[in-house]
Amino acid sequence: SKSSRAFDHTAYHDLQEIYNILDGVGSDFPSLISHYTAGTTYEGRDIRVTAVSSGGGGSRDAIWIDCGIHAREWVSPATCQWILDQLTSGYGSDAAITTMMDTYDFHIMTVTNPDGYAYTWNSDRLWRKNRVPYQGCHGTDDNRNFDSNFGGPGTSNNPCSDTYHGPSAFSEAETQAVRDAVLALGSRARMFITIHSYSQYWMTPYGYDYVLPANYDEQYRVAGIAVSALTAVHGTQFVYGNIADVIYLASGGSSDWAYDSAGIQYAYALELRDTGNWGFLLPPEQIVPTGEETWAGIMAAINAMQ
Ligand code: ING
Ligand code: ZN
Repeated sequence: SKSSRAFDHTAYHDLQEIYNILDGVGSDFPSLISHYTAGTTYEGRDIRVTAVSSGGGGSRDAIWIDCGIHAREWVSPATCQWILDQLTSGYGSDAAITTMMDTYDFHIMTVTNPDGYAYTWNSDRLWRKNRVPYQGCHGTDDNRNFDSNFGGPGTSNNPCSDTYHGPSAFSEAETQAVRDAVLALGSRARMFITIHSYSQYWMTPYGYDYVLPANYDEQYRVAGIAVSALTAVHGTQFVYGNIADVIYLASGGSSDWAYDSAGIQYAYALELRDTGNWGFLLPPEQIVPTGEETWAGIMAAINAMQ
């Protein structure tokens, strides 16, 4: 997998470097890439989306992928960069990627929580939430702030907690940005993927309850195909199933919202490498293998959709 000159997958990059990389791939591939700003954070940073389209004038079905909703999960934005590199360098040279890109547009939010991400570089490597101040503490957990059983099990009403749900559903710039960008895709949106680390899970709704979505069997079937393709690359084992059973009850999550409210029939939350040895501090040498296996899983999932 060759790289365009914009990318560097040997290291993690700070926010400005990532935004420079996004600008770079845009100028390297102007016919495939367009950028838009889906929102502005509390500290004034742009929340950027990269749209990748080989044509169709905005009529094609679309795949949504967001990374970095949690600040400390650095391999997540690195994987969105890997995906952008594969799409742009593979179009016209890799048959599977070319066919996929002539069928689907991709909308990729590489750093969903830029204020938090900047804070992990400048102040606290293990910061998770955004940076909005409430009652003497900082930060809402954006993945508890969606209108999916908001305030329910697996959330906290304490602004000092790492799972603080925020003052109201969609109170945060980041969750508004995801909501608005996804809803703008309308019925074109066929798959929603939100990428976290770590634990090696491929998860379907729901997180807010132990009940299963009406189409659980279909989402589970596609997840199984994805995980088989992922494991085939480097042998990395993933567990798949519904969020509540695989990891824990967690209300207000984005993928539950994507399924229930945006009506997206394939709504996945991924937890990338590893299982805890390095945890959030995954060495940069693992960016490439993580990208390779995750992208293989995502491609298999897209191709397995009905
Ligand atoms: N895990 C996710 C979290 O927000 C999750 C798990 C995914 C919960 C989707 C709800 C919905 O807690 C990490 N590591 O952040
Ligand atoms: Zn996370």
